Amino acid sequence: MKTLRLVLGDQLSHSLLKDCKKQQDIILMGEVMDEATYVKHHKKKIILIFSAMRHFANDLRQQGYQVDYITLDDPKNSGSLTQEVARAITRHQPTRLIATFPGEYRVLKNMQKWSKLFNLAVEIRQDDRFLCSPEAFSAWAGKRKQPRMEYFYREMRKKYTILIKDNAPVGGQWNYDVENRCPPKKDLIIAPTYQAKPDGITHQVISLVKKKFPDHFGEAEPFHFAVTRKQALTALKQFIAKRLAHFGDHQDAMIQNEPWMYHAHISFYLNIGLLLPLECIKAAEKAYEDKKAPLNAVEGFIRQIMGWREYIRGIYWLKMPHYAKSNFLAAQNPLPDFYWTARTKMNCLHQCVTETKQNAYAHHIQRLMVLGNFALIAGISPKAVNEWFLTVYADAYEWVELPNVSGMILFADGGYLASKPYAASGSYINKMSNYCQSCAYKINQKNGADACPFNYLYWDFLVRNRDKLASNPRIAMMYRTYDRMNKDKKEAIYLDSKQFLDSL
Ligand code: FAD
Ligand code: DLZ
Ligand code: SF4
Repeated sequence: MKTLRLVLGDQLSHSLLKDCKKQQDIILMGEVMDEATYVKHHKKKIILIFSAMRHFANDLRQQGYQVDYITLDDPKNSGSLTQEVARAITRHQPTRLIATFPGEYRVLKNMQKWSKLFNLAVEIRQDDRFLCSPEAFSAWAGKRKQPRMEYFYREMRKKYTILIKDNAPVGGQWNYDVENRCPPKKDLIIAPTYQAKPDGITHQVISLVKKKFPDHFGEAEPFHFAVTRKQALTALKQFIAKRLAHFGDHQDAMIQNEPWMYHAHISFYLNIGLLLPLECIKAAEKAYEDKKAPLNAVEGFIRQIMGWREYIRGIYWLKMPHYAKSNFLAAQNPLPDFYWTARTKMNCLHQCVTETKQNAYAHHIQRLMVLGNFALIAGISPKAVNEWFLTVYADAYEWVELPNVSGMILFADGGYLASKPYAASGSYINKMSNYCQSCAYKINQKNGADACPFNYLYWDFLVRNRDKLASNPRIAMMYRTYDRMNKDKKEAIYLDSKQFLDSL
């Protein structure tokens, strides 16, 4: 039975091709304009995907597989995934098509039409790189009114026996997050992130992307992402050896001109299949067993992958398609231009956008407490914020981007994913970063032209959304604090916020 095996740009894992027959089956891979432009992805993201696809195809060929690879500049390339599958069916006359469950709902809907469209048997297989299938997540979450990541994570730890001894969590606790909030210190020595040297293939792709996508966000070079599994494994190994031990303590800290901190910088590779989640989890667990990293760091890192990453994906498939339209707080403001240009006097936002343009990366707290927090308290529409986050990060695919944005930062799902909005005034940013020291605004000033805009926007956000949020027990206290403010103070919050938001 001749089979056409479709491999998408984020499915670059040998594990998905286990039963592929070298003599008989054709592996189809294509660089298509539709996927490269459905949002104007950061140039580095397109370079990463195309270069990793080309390396993966070469690797498969070397192993004896038959690969039909369509480059972006192939004159016959139709630019659409469906059309490229159609053309490949005409070329190869397969008796069936095997694809892997994709990372985005819109792609799944297209795939589900293929069998009828091509009059061919089409099998869409589970993506077994994930640790929890959409069905298993649905069975777990379906029983709960409000699922919580923490309980899901405990189930996963038990299921895979990770950091478990004698049926109990190692160290006696499931979660060591309270130990992971050290503010930034000046004299930290941070081991640099992994930097691959671009080879000939990557250089060709860089030229292609600069030529074809000149108006896309971000800088193409310098480009140092891993583009092969071997390089990605080295990146993982370096993180485990050099940064994991400090990952926990400084997980929430932000330092000016230190975009990478002690984070792993592996989401790019995990999300396209160059790394597998369980191998990252096991590498961290081993570092703890070998006494190379403390428990708070190792548990914290494992929780991100085994807990958050899987939980986020579970919510995406459980709640799509209506999740993409959710807007519980009816936020409608447009995205300020500085999210693209970095031109703002607010130093925290200036830093985070500048680093995002350069690296196609920002670490979690920059995304959550600076870029996300501002979008939340400034009432920016979920559609605009989602589009921005999907565009600018090299690790962004809708399955992981959408629940983080609509659920975690914007509270657009009304609290299904997170129990309260992560809204915060400038004092949180001041505590966890040194950004405020170089800012034109004054962090300790609460109102007036020089005051940190986060300080008044925070209260204005609570007031604007009182009817939707006041009954939430986790923020009720903030409303009591607001109610105790005098009339002049309340008026100043309103006027400063109005003036600031109008100026955007
Ligand atoms: P580390 O901090 O070292 O964490 C290790 C790994 O844990 C990451 O590589 C990632 O795979 C996983 N992880 C950690 N937190 C999360 C989370 N909340 N959701 C899913 N996985 C997580 N992550 C993406 O992969 N793609 C996105 O498009 C994306 N968009 C985000 C948008 C917002 C608003 C927020 C708040 C978070 C977003 N995240 C996203 C999650 C997280 O910020 C990134 O996974 C992380 O910054 C990647 O860097 P790292 O590899 O250095 O992660
Ligand atoms: C993100 C992306 C880009 C930029 N280009 C391609 C491509 O040319 N060919 C391809 O197969 N996949 C690409 N991808 C990844 C897809 O967008 C991704 O597979 C879907 O969004 C589902 O997650
Ligand atoms: Fe950001 Fe406010 Fe600090 Fe400036 S003062 S860096 S705007 S939090």
